[in-house]
Amino acid sequence: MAEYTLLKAGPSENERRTDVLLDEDLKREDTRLPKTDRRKRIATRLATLALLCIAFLVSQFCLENQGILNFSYWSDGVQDLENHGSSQENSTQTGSKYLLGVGKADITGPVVEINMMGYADTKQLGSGLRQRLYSRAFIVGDIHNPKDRFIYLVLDTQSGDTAVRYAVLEDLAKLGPHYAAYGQQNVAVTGTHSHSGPGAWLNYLLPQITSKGFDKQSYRAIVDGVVLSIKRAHESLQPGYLTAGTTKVTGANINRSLYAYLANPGEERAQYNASSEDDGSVEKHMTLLRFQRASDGKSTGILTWFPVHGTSMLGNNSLISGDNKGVAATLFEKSATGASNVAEGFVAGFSQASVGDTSPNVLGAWCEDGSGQQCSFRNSTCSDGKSQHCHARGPFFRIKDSGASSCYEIGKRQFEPARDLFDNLDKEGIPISGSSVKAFHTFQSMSNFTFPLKNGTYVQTCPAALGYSFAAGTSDGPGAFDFTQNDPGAPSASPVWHMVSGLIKTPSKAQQRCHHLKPILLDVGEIEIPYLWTPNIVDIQAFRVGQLVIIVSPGEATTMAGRRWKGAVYEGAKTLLSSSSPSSSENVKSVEPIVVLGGPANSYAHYISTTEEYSIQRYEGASTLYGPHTLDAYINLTLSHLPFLSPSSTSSPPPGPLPPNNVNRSLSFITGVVYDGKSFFKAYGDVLVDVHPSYALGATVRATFVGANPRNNLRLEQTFAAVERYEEAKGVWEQIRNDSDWSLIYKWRKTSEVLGRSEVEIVWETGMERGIGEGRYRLRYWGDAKSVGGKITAFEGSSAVFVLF
Ligand SMILES: *[C@@H]1O[C@H](CO)[C@@H](O)[C@H](O)[C@H]1NC(C)=O
Ligand SMILES: *[C@@H]1O[C@H](CO)[C@@H](O)[C@H](O)[C@H]1NC(C)=O
Ligand SMILES: *[C@@H]1O[C@H](CO)[C@@H](O)[C@H](O)[C@H]1NC(C)=O
Ligand SMILES: *[C@@H]1O[C@H](CO)[C@@H](O)[C@H](O)[C@H]1NC(C)=O
Ligand SMILES: *[C@@H]1O[C@H](CO)[C@@H](O)[C@H](O)[C@H]1NC(C)=O
Ligand SMILES: *[C@@H]1O[C@H](CO)[C@@H](O)[C@H](O)[C@H]1NC(C)=O
Ligand SMILES: *[C@@H]1O[C@H](CO)[C@@H](O)[C@H](O)[C@H]1NC(C)=O
Ligand SMILES: *[C@@H]1O[C@H](CO)[C@@H](O)[C@H](O)[C@H]1NC(C)=O
Ligand SMILES: *[C@@H]1O[C@H](CO)[C@@H](O)[C@H](O)[C@H]1NC(C)=O
Ligand SMILES: *[C@@H]1O[C@H](CO)[C@@H](O)[C@H](O)[C@H]1NC(C)=O
Ligand SMILES: CC(=O)N[C@H]1CO[C@H](CO)[C@@H](O)[C@@H]1O
Repeated sequence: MAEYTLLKAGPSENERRTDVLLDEDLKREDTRLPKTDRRKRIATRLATLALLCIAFLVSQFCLENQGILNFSYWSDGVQDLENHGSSQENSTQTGSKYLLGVGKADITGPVVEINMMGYADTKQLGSGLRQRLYSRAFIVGDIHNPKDRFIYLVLDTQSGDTAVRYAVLEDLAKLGPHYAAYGQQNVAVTGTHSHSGPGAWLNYLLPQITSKGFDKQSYRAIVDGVVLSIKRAHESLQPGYLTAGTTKVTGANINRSLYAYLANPGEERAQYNASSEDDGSVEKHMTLLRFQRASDGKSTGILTWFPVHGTSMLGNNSLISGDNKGVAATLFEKSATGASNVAEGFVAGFSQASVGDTSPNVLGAWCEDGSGQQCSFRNSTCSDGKSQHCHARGPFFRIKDSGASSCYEIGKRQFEPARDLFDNLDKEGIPISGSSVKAFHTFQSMSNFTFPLKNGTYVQTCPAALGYSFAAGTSDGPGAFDFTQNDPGAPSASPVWHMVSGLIKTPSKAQQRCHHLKPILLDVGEIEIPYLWTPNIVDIQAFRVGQLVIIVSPGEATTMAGRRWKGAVYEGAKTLLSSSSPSSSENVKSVEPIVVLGGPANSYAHYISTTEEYSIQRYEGASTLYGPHTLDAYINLTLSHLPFLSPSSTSSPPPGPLPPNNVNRSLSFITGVVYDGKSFFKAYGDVLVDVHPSYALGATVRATFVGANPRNNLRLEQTFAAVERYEEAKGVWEQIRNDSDWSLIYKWRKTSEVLGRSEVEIVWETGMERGIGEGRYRLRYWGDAKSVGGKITAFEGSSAVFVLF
């Protein structure tokens, strides 16, 4: 513990020296610098290296390969010095040193006129922005062998995606030799499963149907933001420590498919059935991983895993946001700003976990048909026998704000326990130790994967197919994909449905047998016209740092499915860890594995339920793509590849069959912005309806401006809206709220289709604010207008000054 305190108090001499070296090495090939600067820098670096080499009497090994530092040697040396005078057990208490980096970047795509991703409702189009979306990147590297790394990305999106991942890897490859360590094996693109972001960026046809196809702008916003977040994380790489902890989160999630869950064996359920509030039907534990830099002991970020659907914002919401995980992440980041134990640029990732059968609508599912009844337990229908009136309720369901108040609350209910845990982590945390950082990835076709169950019986997976209950949706969003329960044959709302409805295939007898107990509605895995509808090839991936193993899941595992998967990996990892102490410095003999599951990642492979849940064929079972043995197949594949996470492993699995990249062949019926227009007597940004002269704190402040289509310029890393406060002492206006704030809303509406006219309303909900003082304020608006000729011109607007009291 003493070492730990020392570490917190400040960097030791050795640590500081290592940092200089690492830092210099990482920036080694900064080719953007002019030649003379580069020479100067190289000279300085060489001088520094030489001095340190002499100081540590390791000059014979210090430089090799024309000046490239041998990390392995150097780090070993540091570790030895650190451990000098104390027993090996102490290093388990402080954890091992890793190369750590965090970064965050804006991925907010088009916030209007594009179908929102998640509820699969063609009518749900964006009309503005509640909170910007981000990619948060976390890099972990082995300090002994810095080529051993992984990048875990948390995107405020519905899921990861094949086309997005392809482009991210391509763009990383273009960034030069420094980024050569990142590739297919070690990059995980996970989504928070928010249902409140723009859609039209996914690789396969099915989600494109409701979004009227693919939108390059929506797609590029994500890809570019992800790459920028990785660059920022990479540039911040430095030695540090990881500490894990777990806490219980109450009131932030509820089971969504109890009837199916109860089909799992009683003795299995009993293991998790602690009380009536925590009966195991949904996972209540959150795992948190703290990133802490060695130089001064400050935390640079956290990564958490907790399962809850991103469906707090309801299907009638049209404002873009990161849903409850986005709220939790920004609350954490804002709470950490300026704290003495936290570094500048602190990043909080709230990653999704075994999300399949969870809901944030914690008051349960009710029939909004005046009956006052709960929806049917078996099939979530109401008295009319249909699911349309069944709606799950969030904590503030009575407030008719499309779920915004409930969303904020569920975000807060994740943030608060995470923050408590973070504050107590020095006492309650488990240091991550063991020098190994490993990753594997392979593509696997699930069309017909044959493997043995535990009892030796061989079973197989099947080409993807969706069952009838898929079309019924869930109580979080009933009636998906234009289908109604009694009218499955006549989808008519989307032009893409029109085009492809003739192509829907009647499943073969073999396919029906393979999916048995699932009546097939959409035989998606056997239709390749115009291109595949859902993935048949999935990403099998896992990461390991010390005793922590991260399963990267392409689908939404249900609560019990996630437990079985993690349980199997835990057993496998125990063997791995105990067999993986080749040297005494490995020092992991007494360390229990910690296993987490993150996803939906890399692609969107719908759901992963247990075989028992599958047999019930509620939404989650009907959406389990590859048949009743889908989960067991994933478990087999993860376990089969687990040896690649062993410290002695120097190889990677074969890449497997590449999934198709549909980015350039995707259909699109989405039209771009034609032009913007305005009244002859007005300018863009002019105020149409101004603020009042004064408001009591708690009121909602609004102003309306002559607007233009925000698709002309996404203003990534910038803002559409802001609140400014007049700082009397300095005599300047300072921005206090912007697009990253939940309380400030940007709303856009078209007022004339023919003339291209539109209005923008900026709304500030001061009722949500804490710690906002009295003073003089104004609302700001930034936009970009497109002329008939196609020229895009930026403009800005400002409301009158108002007083808040
Ligand atoms: C780096 O140094 C270590 C320890 O001396 C040695 O085992 C290793 O082979 C060296 N690496 C290279 C690439 O030379
Ligand atoms: C599970 O769902 C039922 C409603 O179907 C609800 O009464 C119960 O409280 C839920 N339990 C948990 C732990 O979410
Ligand atoms: C939990 O245990 C109680 C008491 O045995 C039982 O009534 C209940 O059905 C169990 N819940 C689940 C979800 O298994
Ligand atoms: C739903 O379940 C109820 C019983 O809980 C049953 O009466 C009804 O027929 C079922 N509806 C459908 C569409 O399966
Ligand atoms: C949105 O949908 C919910 C659930 O059906 C409903 O209660 C609410 O009135 C709707 N409208 C708004 C603005 O929230
Ligand atoms: C699936 O694979 C098994 C074994 O590899 C083979 O016997 C079977 O014919 C295949 N089924 C299909 C539908 O391709
Ligand atoms: C997974 O299935 C393969 C056959 O496809 C089998 O050879 C292997 O032993 C299985 N692995 C595990 C860990 O069960
Ligand atoms: C193995 O388990 C499966 C699924 O539970 C079952 O269908 C099969 O009959 C079992 N095989 C044997 C040999 O018990
Ligand atoms: C798609 O088209 C772009 C631009 O022409 C090109 O750079 C990219 O490589 C193409 N991608 C694929 C997968 O064909
Ligand atoms: C928005 O405000 C946050 C502080 O809450 C700040 O960190 C960020 O840089 C601002 N964004 C822009 C684009 O000014
Ligand atoms: C500094 C410190 O914490 N030292 C401890 C290292 O571990 C040994 C044995 O476990 C303890 O006795 C020391 O107090």
